[in-house]
Amino acid sequence: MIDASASGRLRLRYSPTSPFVRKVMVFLHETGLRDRVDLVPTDAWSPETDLRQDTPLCKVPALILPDGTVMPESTLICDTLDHLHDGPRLFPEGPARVPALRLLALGDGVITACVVRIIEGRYRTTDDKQAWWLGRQTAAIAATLDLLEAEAAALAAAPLSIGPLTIAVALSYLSFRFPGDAWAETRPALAAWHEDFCKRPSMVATQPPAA
Ligand SMILES: N[C@@H](CCC(=O)N[C@@H](CS)C(=O)NCC(=O)O)C(=O)O
Repeated sequence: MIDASASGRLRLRYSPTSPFVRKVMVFLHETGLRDRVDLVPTDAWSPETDLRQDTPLCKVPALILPDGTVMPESTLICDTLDHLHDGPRLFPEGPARVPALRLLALGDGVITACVVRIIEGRYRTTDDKQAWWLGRQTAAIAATLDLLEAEAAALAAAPLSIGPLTIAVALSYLSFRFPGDAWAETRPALAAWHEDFCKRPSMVATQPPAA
């Protein structure tokens, strides 16, 4: 039986530039759990990485529980962590749950589209199929940000949860990897919300190194 609440240190397979890792790191700071976790620097892409010994998916983040169980997937890691602190749940119950999970999915979608753009740009040769595929990622990002711009007042009023947290990490990652997109210029309300969110100590403490 897996008992994540058992006392003992947690270990996180970690990369300072991964947005999925940053989601977990912001979560750790916001829930006061940061001091319980040892970071294990990991380059998931290195041919020499030992990450696959911990997780067959060979992706960061992966959380290693005190009993040795390895939990992959940033959202499931955050959900596991949410049962290890005494503060307000960041995966809320009741009426706040669906809006929070919806924002989580939108934020994860933007992050995934950014990662696809990076990987495709890095490893594929230029051809029409790649342009079509990259265009879909850019369109998904743009449409999601337009939706969030229209909903910026609701976003600003939403309590802290996994939803806004993931949106903030996604927007920061977009700015970090694709500054040329200049997304904030055409979405002033969303940009103002993001700027404000980025002042939180959890966001300040988890900024990636310069690209
Ligand atoms: N859905 C996963 C995605 C994790 C992911 O794609 N991590 C990237 C780094 S940002 C990675 O390790 N990629 C290595 C690979 O895909 O082989 C999550 O939410 O944790």
